Amino acid sequence: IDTSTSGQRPFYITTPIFYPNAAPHIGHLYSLVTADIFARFTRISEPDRLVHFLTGTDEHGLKIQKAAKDRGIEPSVLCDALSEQFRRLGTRANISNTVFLRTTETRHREAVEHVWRDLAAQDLIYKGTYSGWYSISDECFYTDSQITHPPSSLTPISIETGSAVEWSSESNYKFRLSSFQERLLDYYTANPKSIYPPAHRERLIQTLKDEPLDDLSISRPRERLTWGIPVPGDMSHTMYVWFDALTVYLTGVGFPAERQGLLWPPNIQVIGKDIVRFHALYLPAMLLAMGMPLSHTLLAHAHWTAQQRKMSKSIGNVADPFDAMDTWGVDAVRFYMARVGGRFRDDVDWSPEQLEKHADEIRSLLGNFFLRITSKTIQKRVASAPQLTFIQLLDQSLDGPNGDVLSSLRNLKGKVEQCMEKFEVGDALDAIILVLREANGALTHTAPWSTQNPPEAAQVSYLLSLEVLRVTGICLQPFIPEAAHNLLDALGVPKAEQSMNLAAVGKGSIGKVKGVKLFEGKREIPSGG
Ligand code: ME8
Repeated sequence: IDTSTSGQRPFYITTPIFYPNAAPHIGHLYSLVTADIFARFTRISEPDRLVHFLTGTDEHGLKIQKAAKDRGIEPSVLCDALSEQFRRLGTRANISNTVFLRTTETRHREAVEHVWRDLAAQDLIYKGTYSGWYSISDECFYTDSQITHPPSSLTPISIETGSAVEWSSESNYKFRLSSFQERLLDYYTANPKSIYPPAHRERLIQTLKDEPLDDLSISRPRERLTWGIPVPGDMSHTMYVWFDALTVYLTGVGFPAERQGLLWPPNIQVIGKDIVRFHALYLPAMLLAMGMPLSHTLLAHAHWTAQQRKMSKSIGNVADPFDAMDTWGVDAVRFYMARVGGRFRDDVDWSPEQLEKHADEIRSLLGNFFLRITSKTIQKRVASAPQLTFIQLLDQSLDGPNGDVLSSLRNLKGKVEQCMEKFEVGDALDAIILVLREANGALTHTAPWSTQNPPEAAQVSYLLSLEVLRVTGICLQPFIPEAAHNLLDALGVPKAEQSMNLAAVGKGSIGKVKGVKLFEGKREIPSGG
């Protein structure tokens, strides 16, 4: 990992590291796309910042041990094969991560051992016994209040996940999580931006006020768990997978060698809402113990469901992200995820029909619009009008639909920046779509291809539409990178002029325009020209 920042201010963003116990699904792609949108947005809005973007696979623990055993193979063989699929998912989906880390790598083991020793040296780790309701598939213990015993089930189950639990007792190492209660409460109370959406933070504060935190069991007897990092100095215990996994964010910046590393802490950690507790309590407690700063923001997104149930590898109701991208194209899938999942609050049901609808929307509003405006008919009419630049056009006052488009376009940059600052990806995208919709409407209304209208009017529509495409093209890069790149390229917008500060009306330049197809897959059919 290159952790040198060569003087640039870093921006560190992470996704969860995924369990390679089964093939990746839509939910995993969603976390990747969400993080990628922020990584790409940061690159274009603050081009001099160094974006460090981590993802990877979480390869130890009972879940993997069990999955390998069920298949009759070694855990390492399973992890090699499936980790590769997660890596491929990132590449296929155009995810711009700079690190892909596997927790079976030596550098990670060293980081985890370092953390363990540091906490042990401070007497924050002790040996105790643990009893509770254990779920193998969730890899955690539940308390009495977290389980239920439905008449239809042979065993009690976890209320939250529905997975089977059994009563078990064992000796293991514990981390004094309880001693961090006050500090965690103070921290979350004082930092409104620490968790997004805000409801998660409010709930967490309430929990910290109401319930005493138990110490956290951080090892498993070796008889039960062999696939993991041994506890330093006690080979009869293996580290609990979450202790191991949460440290990955540190490994990702070169810890412990770069202990005061310039890249730490993460600016944004994208996680699913199912793992808030781990990232909002356990990791911060470990960091506080080591005197390290906490992440700026945990962005906890909701879940994709299939027929209203959480998509999950254990239930088997998963949609294949590779299939989806092959069918509709990478950008269409990314667009759909950001548009319907970009508010992060409510679960969303995966729907091929909705995906198709949104794919058609962006193809039509952007791809089709571009083909309409670059059609031969319009080009010819524009050429016959007196030559005018967009800047000269701005001196005239535009009225009617064109005037409306121009005023929305002028507000777009600020609106997108404001939304992204507030983590409102869905709203940012809505604002862009709204401008495109207005511009499409105005184009239809002013009909520049029609010989009924003077060529001067065609000229105005043409220049305005190109500016709409340039500005929205810049803004769309984080969401649909390939189509946006194709568009900016086709408009002759130089690389150096593709950053957000040039998304202001009249600020950037347009070169020689060439008509091209913006989206992979399905054909765009030009109309109205
Ligand atoms: O929890 N909808 O790994 P994981 C949306 N290894 N997002 C989903 C989802 C769904 N249906 N299912 C999964 C783990 N995700 C641990 C994390 S981090 C130090 C260790 C997303 O493979 C969501 O972000 O079970 C979830 O948090 C993540 O995938 C990891 O899922």
